[in-house]
Formats: sequence, C-alpha cells, structure tokens
Amino acid sequence: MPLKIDTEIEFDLEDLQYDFEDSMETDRWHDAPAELKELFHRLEWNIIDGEHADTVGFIDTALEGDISARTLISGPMATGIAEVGRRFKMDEYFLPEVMMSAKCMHEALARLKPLILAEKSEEVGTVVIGTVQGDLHDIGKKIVAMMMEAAGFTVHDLGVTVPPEKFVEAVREHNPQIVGFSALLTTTMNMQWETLKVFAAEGLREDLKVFVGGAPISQAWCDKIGADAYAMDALVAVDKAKACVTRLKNLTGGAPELHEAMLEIDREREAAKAAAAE
Ligand code: B1M
Repeated sequence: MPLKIDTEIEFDLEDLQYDFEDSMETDRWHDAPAELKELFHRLEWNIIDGEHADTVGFIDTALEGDISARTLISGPMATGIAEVGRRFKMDEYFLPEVMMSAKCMHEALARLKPLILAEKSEEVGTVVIGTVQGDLHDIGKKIVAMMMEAAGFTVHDLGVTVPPEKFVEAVREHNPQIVGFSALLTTTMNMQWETLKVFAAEGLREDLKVFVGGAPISQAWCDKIGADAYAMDALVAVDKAKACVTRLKNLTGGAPELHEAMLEIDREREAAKAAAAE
C-alpha cells in the first residue's frame, strides 16, 4: 500500500525563493518520514534548478520508498514548477531556465506514466484532448490525459498547437464523448473559443462535452465561450468527465442542465474540502 501524504494543503511557498535548507525548515510534507520529506524537497529543488539528469533518480528513490506517482505529481513536482513560474514572471528566470525545468517535468512524467496507466481497470469512454493552436505548453495537459486514462478513458492526445480542423478530424475519427482544449497563454485562450465555434459550424457541438482548462482559464471564461466544463486541475477534470459518461450521458453538449451539473460537482468538492478541514 503506497504511503499517502497530504498534498492538498495550500502551502505558502515563500521559502522556495531562498534555498533547500529554508525549504527543509517548512512544515511541507511534515506527515512524511524525515528521509522522504528531505527527498521531496530535493525533487522540488531539482525541478527549480532544472537538473534533469538527476530527476529520474529522485523519482525512483521515492517510488522505492513506497510513494505513489500521484503524490509526486501533486506534491514536489507541482510546487517545484510553480516556483519556476514565479521566477519567470518576476524576470528572475528566462526561457532557457524554464526549458530545463520543463525537461525535468517531462522526464519525471515519462517515468511515472506507466504506473498511473496501470491503475486503469475499466473502459468508461473516449476523450480527445490537445493544446490549442499557437500554444506549446503541454505538461498540465499530459497530466490530465494520464489521469483520465487511469480513470478508464481511452485518450487521444493530439499534442500541442492543434488547429481547430485537426480537433474536428480527430473527433470524426475517434467519436469521443469528450473533447478537451488546454491553453496556458492569455494570447491563446481565445483559440478555445474559436475551436468551439468550428465545432458548432461543423454540426458537432451537441454530440460532445467540451472541457477547457489551463492556468489562465476560469469558470467565467468557460461560461463566456459556452464550453461545458472548466477543470482547475486533473482531478476535477476526471470527476467531471466520469459524470459526463455515466449519470449525465444523455445530456447533450451545450445543454444548460449539463453546465449546471458541472457547477454542482465543484460545489460538492468545495463542501467536501471544507468538511475535511474542520
Ligand atoms: Co511558458 N508561460 N511561455 N513556457 N510557462 C507560462 C504559462 C506563464 C504564466 C509564465 C509566467 O509569466 N509566469 C506565461 C504566460 C503569461 C500569460 O499568458 N499571461 C508564459 C509565457 C509568457 C511563455 C512564452 C510566451 C515565453 C516567451 O516566449 N517569451 C512562451 C510561449 C510559447 C508558446 O506556447 N507559443 C513560453 C514557453 C514555455 C516553455 C516552452 C519554456 C515551457 C513549456 C514546456 C512544455 O509545456 N512543454 C513553459 C513553462 C514550463 C511555463 C510555466 C513556468 C509552467 C507551466 C506548467 O507546466 N505548469 C508557466 C507558469 C505557470 O503556469 N505558472 C508558463 C505545471 C502544470 C502542471 O500546470 O499547465 O496549469 P498547468 O496544468 C494544470 C491545470 O491548469 C489543469 O490541470 C493541470 C494539472 O493539474 N489543466 C487542465 C491544464 N490543461 C487542462 C485541460 C483540461 C482540464 C484541466 O481540460 C481540457
């Protein structure tokens, strides 16, 4: 049974501006045994420092310590890449540093992917997913695709900078229940809307549940463009996707009832989190 360590706590990551020793002083992952807490901080700093040659070694050591792939993704990998984003925004990092850190994330995900996929036990539906045209970011989308596969979906990942016509082609070929558009840039989020318009023009809208996600995306954006579901992370995406192919399967894409049902899932999740925090 893999060790379960709480990664849902919202940490203050200010210590990541300093050094490894400062991070070790925080109570991040205090529920892990001391050597694993240290390993988590080493992995976090490995991503911040972009030392990709060592990433898989840290991952393997954590796996030997019975840490689950999910804990690594939502724990030290998430905090590490979040700090990279902050440094980039503050002009402390430039593109070469970000690319090195992204390489760490890709190597870690490649190592963890088979473990996540091994969780798949049933076939629940089909998803087509991609990062919209003009956008090269794919780390988050890969995590969403992996978690969906683990939950029983067959996922066709079209990659990055996917033009609307390629999404349409893939939907005609694979006949999914769900199509997902990822966008990480404020300059490319509009391509989610443009792609959705192409689906409507092609007469495909009602047959599909349209998911949107990515750092600049919000529920308000999802509402504005008329998508069915916004997911702030991979776990929410999976919850909503499962609901779409089970109890909500008879609702058509774009139906107000479907949209409301997606919002209800968010409310239930918030309520469960609040109850757990009490
Ligand atoms: Co870029 N980048 N980047 N970048 N990059 C951001 C997004 C930025 C916020 C950095 C910053 O300023 N702090 C900024 C955007 C600002 C803005 O738009 N307002 C930015 C910029 C400006 C750029 C360039 C324009 C820089 C330049 O060239 N001057 C350039 C754009 C290139 C292009 O796309 N055309 C660029 C390039 C790059 C790299 C190539 C170097 C690299 C990407 C490598 C790769 O992905 N293969 C990169 C990276 C790594 C980042 C940051 C640092 C990290 C992104 C990431 O992987 N996060 C990012 C900073 C940030 O986001 N804070 C940044 C981790 C990942 C797990 O989270 O992707 O949010 P995320 O995914 C989450 C959720 O959002 C959600 O679930 C995921 C898992 O929980 N989710 C979905 C995502 N997709 C979903 C789809 C769904 C549902 C949920 O359904 C379909």
